[in-house]
Amino acid sequence: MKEPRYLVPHLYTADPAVHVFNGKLYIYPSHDVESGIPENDNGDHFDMRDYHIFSMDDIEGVVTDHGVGLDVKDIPWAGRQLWDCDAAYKNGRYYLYFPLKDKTDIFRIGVAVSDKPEGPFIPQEAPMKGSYSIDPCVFEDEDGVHYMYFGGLWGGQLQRYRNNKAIECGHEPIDDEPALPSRVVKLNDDMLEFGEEPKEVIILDEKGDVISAGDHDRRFFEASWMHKYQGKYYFSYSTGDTHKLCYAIGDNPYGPFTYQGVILTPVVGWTTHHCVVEFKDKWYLFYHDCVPSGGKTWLRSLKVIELQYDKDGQIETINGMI
Ligand code: FUB
Repeated sequence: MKEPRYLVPHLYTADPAVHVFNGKLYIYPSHDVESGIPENDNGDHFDMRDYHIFSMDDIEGVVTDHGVGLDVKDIPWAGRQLWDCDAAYKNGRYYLYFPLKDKTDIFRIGVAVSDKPEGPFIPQEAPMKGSYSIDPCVFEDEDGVHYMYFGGLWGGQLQRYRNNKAIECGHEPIDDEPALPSRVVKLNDDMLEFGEEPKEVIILDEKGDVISAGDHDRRFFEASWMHKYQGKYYFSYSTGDTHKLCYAIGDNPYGPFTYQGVILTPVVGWTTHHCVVEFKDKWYLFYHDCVPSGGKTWLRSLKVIELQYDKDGQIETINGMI
């Protein structure tokens, strides 16, 4: 697969999380809608209300839309805005993790459960205790332990937290201070709550210094993803206002991770978001852009392209404009 493929022509979909369940690819994207809310830095125009779940037997094959797997009207604690979700499997049950503003307009992370990968998913009564911000990504390590990575700046509210507590004055650090990191937390055995206090995902530069808040080309903004390649842990993320997808490599799920480079150069649209998945012995980058909507940044479309590593495990940069 040399050229990218758009996956869902009949709906606007974004923020892909993709997993192989029962030998098929299952895609858990955001479902973008025309909300009529004016664009702002808080992301109010991303007013999504449900998740459709999709599957594919083959990367070039038919994409099946399984319909709505979770609807905001069925979530007891819901305020507004269902953003990027992810899914996981354990002991015969599937778990859908989703960020949503509660009734006080604070983002929390919720979980919903199903006995099928396509849902329908039944939400828990309350968000996960101690959860905050957006963009949950759940990674299962080879020993069966699940970790959640999460967090996002600006509209994602991460700048309002230090040491997992809300702070009074939620600003980003000044330029030469360490950047605000993504968070990682081991999940409980029941998959429904955090199993520990979330920890910071530290990204170091080539000299071993922590990436600074002013380094907008490399610092974490949102859209965490974790995958493992040849025994190494690859943490990838969006740089937000510089519109890149970058990655950093570590030796364990908690890091620290050392910055390596750019996976995807900017796409058409403000946001960029992805996942990296192995399927039938090839690696793929799922991502989104706004070409089909004529550049409307809140109406995005899912794409996939094959990802290549060099012999040293470095990811070859993909041009976001193709
Ligand atoms: O879809 C809403 C937000 O846009 C996501 O949570 C971010 O990662 C960005 O893609």
